[in-house]
Amino acid sequence: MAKKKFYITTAIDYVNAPPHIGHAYEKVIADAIARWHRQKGEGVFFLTGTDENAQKNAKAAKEDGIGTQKFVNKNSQIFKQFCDTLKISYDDFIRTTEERHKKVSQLIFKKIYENEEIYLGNYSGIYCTGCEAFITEKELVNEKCLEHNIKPEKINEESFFFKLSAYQEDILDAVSKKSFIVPDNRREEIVSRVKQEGLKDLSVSRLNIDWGVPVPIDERHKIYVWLDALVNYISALGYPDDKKYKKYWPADVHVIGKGINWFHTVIWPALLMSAKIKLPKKVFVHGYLTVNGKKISKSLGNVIDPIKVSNKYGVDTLRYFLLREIPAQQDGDFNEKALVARLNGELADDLGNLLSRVVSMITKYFGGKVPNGKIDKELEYELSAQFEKADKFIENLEVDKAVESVWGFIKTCNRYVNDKKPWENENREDILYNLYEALRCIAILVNPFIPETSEKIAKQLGLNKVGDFKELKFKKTKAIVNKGEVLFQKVEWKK
Ligand code: ME8
Repeated sequence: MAKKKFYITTAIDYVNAPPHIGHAYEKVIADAIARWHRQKGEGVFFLTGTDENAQKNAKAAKEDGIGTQKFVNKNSQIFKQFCDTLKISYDDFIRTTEERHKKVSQLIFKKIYENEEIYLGNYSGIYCTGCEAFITEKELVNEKCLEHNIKPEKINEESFFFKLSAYQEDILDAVSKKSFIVPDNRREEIVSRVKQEGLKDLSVSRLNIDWGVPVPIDERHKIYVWLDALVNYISALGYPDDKKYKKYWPADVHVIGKGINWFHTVIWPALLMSAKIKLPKKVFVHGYLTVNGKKISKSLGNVIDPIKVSNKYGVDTLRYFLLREIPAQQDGDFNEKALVARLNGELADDLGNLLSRVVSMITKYFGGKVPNGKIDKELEYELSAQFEKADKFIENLEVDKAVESVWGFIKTCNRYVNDKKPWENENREDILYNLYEALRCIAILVNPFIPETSEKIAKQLGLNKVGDFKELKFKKTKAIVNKGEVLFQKVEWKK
């Protein structure tokens, strides 16, 4: 039987500044979901990349004193390395300055134009380069954009417009479907905004700017960067003819932050409808990370570099913290003290100690050879119960709760050691056999969240590879354990 396909994407990041902890959160969450589906045996395609044709990139390049193309080349590389450091298992990394992307971006513009849903007009209003969006006076506080704290520019120029207003009813139908926008509060925001404000035609080109993708029918204009950027989700698959496009589109889930919900759930679907392309199945809108309760911002000087955190505490500690601490449906806070508490408790004590105790006892009592015991049905049942719970949570995109369920099983195993006391119990053979099998399954279950640690566990258990979810049952594994280094060193919290 053909494998079930699963296509997951993240937002593509602007490269005007280095990646921050909010970018890390989004990539790690999408990565955990992608890895979980791979462990289920599905044909996963995971896309991420960089959004390079924006005015804000050109502005930052100017400040940096180098040409824009050089600047985006350099910074896109930094984002790619950042993904690699965080063990983001992307299948493709799209850059919107690549030819393969630009030609699809132009093709979509042309298709909609030929459908007579793009027309030439005049735009008069304000544009925020922070949002890369035409905003309204209503969205300003003290004449500044609330989200980016900058004054927008005034624009009065010829522009191409997309007939977004023609899609009012179709978009309302699409966004009203319960499964399309997750979680509910994000769907409700969009539904009421569509109802209250209604959809107005959207300016989709900028005149006389020198950075961006030329409008195919009039090269004096550049394609509006959001139209261009959204197209990455199909250009990376080789729209319209590539077999990858035919296999993976529509996307199963776009993972994005709450600030760009409207672009993904209103503008993107309307563009797709106009170009006669199927809509994505789901948009998962995550909350924002704050730092010690404050919004991340350069002017507050509280931008946290995820690479520094990863170098200091280890990549899996950072991944674990982001996945476990931040509720999927809300905003969450990054603070180092909470990270250290989870490192010392759930990682070092619960997981690290469990492995260390079991491997030591198998070494001491059985010379390292996994004993041949009788399956403890209750423990095996607990494993499948927690796995099923975690799987449902991932299906609902509640990754924090999925992690909690997996740790529920780890805690059960710790209680098992303490209650059964294999060091003084004559049934030690059975007990350590069951704990070995439990740990083999734990390596599989934690793999989507903390992949490096999962491999370290498998290695200490004397296994060549971690295995997938099909192997989540107790069996008769023949192996010799190797006691290795502790999985997580505890850290004393210092401010
Ligand atoms: O919006 N916490 O790029 P971007 C969590 N290029 N997530 C955050 C965040 C925070 N504090 N700040 C930003 C763009 N994000 C566009 C996307 S997609 C076709 C184009 C999220 O670099 C943000 O919501 O500003 C977005 O999902 C992603 O990080 C990239 O943000």
